[in-house]
Amino acid sequence: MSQPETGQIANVMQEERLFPPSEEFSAAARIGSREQYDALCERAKQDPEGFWGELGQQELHWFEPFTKVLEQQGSDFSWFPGGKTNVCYNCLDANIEAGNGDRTAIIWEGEPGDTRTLTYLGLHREVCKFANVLKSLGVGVGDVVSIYMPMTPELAIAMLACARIGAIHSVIFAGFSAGAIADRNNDAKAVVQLTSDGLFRRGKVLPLKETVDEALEQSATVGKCIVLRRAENEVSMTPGRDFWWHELMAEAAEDCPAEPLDSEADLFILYTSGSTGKPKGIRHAAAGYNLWTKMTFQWVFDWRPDDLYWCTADCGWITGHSYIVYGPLSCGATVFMYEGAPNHPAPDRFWEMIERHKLTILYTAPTAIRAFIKWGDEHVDKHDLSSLRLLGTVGEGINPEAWIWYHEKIGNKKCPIVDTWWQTETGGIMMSPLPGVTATKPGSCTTALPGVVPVILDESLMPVSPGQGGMLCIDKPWPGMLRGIWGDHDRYLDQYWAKVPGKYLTGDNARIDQDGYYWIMGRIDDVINVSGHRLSTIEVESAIVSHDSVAEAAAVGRPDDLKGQAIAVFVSVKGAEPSEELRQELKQHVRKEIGALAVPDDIRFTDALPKTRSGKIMRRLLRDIAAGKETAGDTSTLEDLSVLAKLQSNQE
Ligand code: 7RM
Repeated sequence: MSQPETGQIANVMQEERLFPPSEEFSAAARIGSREQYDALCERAKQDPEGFWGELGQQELHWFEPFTKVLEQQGSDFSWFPGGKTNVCYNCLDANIEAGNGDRTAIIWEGEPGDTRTLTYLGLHREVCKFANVLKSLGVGVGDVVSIYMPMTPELAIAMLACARIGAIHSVIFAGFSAGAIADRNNDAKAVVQLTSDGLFRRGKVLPLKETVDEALEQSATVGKCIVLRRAENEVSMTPGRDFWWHELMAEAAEDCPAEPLDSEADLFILYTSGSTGKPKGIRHAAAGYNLWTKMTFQWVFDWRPDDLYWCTADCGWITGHSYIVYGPLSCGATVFMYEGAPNHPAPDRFWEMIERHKLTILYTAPTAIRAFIKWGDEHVDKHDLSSLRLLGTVGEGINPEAWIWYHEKIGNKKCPIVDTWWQTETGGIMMSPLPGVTATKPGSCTTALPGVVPVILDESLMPVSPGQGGMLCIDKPWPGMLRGIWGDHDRYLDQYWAKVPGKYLTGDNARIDQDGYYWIMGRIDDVINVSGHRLSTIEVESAIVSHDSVAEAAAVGRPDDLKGQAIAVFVSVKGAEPSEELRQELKQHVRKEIGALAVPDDIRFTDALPKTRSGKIMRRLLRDIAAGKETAGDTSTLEDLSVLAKLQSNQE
């Protein structure tokens, strides 16, 4: 193990395996050679404004051309100022004009098994009609529309309709509580609420409208509510406030020209929890975000017109915004969209759908992959997954163990895996392998995309040496970057630009290895400091997860008189029973994998780990539990409160 320098983070993970793309994959790829990739990166580095200006010109439709590529004032950035464009136009009209109106835009499958298919022309028609519906309720440029809907085509239609008329959408994941909706509505000053009667989840109906009714009692700015009929459950409709989607649509005209909007017009707000304190509404601007998601979708997924692409995220998260709706549709891609749970009616639902629809690209989260491993290989083995050609991950670091399973079981050892690192704030993917070029290493997001300039700094803001961990920052602006926090610009400046002047602070730690590959080491706040050695959560966790009996693990620091912090690990097991023997075995395992320094003082067995609704482990809560404290701070993003209650009552 290398000795950490001051304020840096020790690297204790050894992962030497290397997986180059097959010659066949590279030969057919959009970017298939190192030279091609290097040339792009070099151009972006030498002349960023020329590079982005050219792409902006080529890839987006302009009602009025931009007069400049980038304008910067302090930590405020404008991309393509002076120009007028429309993101919905770029996603729909532009593809239709290019002769692809009859291409399928969305193949949708509901949890009960019902399906629908929309061509680009069909989607355009629905979007125009719904845009007219919004207009008829008085929604105009700059108004905020709050969306709390199931994963149905109408969710995408609603987002695109907002974009078409210059309204700003705020999508709230349809699992949040009434209080969480109201908080977000009030912060955003939303004027209209979109929802549905209910949605299907594991065979049951979740009554969304009921939750919205409660939320609207505390959402003073919301005057109107449109309700999609989906689950046919009984709902109460408030006259004058509530309208049925299908009734308004029946009367809506089909003609709705896209509004020419400033490049910098807000496209959407998306609330993200932040580790403490109140949720922040991340602002994204039309043109830059559009270009970023379009380019990164092509580069990272090597997208081709005959691909059937599936991103399993919900549109309530940035991944759904960028890689279900805006990125793929602006390319003219065919997107598969699924409403429900991965284990309904059985744990093979994903594989069954991939086989039946012959999907070619799968983009999912490590948390889902770990669940599939726990559920057992028999559910995968039943299905022919040979249509797949590319796999992706997002949301957390992937433990090498899970990576190898994904590679072997799902990819049949032939599909490249793109481990994509990015954030709500970055708008789209920042670091990822290019599948036709990069030899991948399990657990590494490899290298930066063209125009992305990462730097890793220690506490004194000096670049760290290779192998050492430090704060990951981005040195140069990129078109997809956030433009602010809704209603709180000081918080934006403070959080992202104050600590490291002139660079965007990601809040993650990372290290770079001898080959120039990046390894994300987790959130800065999650670092464990044992006797002055700073350890990354993912490295300790990956060592534990590499034991056969472990399904999932979360490592946190807890106060220790002697060492400053001691390591506590929460472990859920697979194919084994929790026991004192297993506990000792796991400690031995870590000693062997990493060394004595990283051996956990506490190992606590648990059925489940507390996660956000998008599947990230909430280590902040585990830290409190490990320290024997009351858990404090916002728990509105927690997926299952009972997991927390159980952990608390299991205190040893
Ligand atoms: C897209 C998304 C962002 C945070 C980010 C990281 C973590 C995301 C990876 C990852 C390691 C990855 N947006 N993260 N992707 N860590 N490897 N490939 O997840 O705003 O919800 O979260 O997620 O900590 O800062 S997000």
